[in-house]
Amino acid sequence: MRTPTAASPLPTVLLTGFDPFGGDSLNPSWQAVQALHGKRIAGHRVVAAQLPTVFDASRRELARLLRAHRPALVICVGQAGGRAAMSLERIAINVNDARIPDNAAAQPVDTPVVADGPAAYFTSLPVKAMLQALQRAGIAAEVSQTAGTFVCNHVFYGLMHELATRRGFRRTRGGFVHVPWLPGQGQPHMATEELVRGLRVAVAAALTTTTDIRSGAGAIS
Ligand code: PCA
Repeated sequence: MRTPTAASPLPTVLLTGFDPFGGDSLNPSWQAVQALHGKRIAGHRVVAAQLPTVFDASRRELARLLRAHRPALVICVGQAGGRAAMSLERIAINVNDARIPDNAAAQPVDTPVVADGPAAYFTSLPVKAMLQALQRAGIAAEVSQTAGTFVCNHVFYGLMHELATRRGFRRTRGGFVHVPWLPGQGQPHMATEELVRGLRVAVAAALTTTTDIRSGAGAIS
């Protein structure tokens, strides 16, 4: 259990979303996590923060947020246009391979996220329990086997690497959720309210599940 402080009497859940990228004017991940900022879920307080859709700068900002908030649970959220369901990502790989430039015009091809880092990390979220909770709540959800090779996978890998290698994060659970477009961005889509409800359910399930039917967390070399 984290020690409560005067400023934050409850342990923290950190939710991140991204700024718009690739010509879009909004990003559903930010719309959804922003709506949960300050809310209480299963005895925890949500802190929502935005990451830039930029290689490296996104990881630096996430590392800063981890040190500042010392969260018990971290879920990074990103947009995955073309997907029809909330995707609970199982695995982050040590590859940057951008099909389009990021928001700082960088387009790395086949570079590692972390030089000499392990090939991949499994999520430490209880994804099967979260999936079940989402389906019971009537929200379209799936476990996904790839977060791609753009900034979302980069942040997911960076998150798992920080949690695995930095002191003080041994008990912090973390992972990544991709969300579909919003109405107006393209098909298929999910409404913001549905995404917010889904994230609430997913966070609550993660906080109240101590074991999971999963393939195991940690580094894969
Ligand atoms: N989606 C992108 C990066 C930012 C976002 O919201 C991705 O899937 O990599």
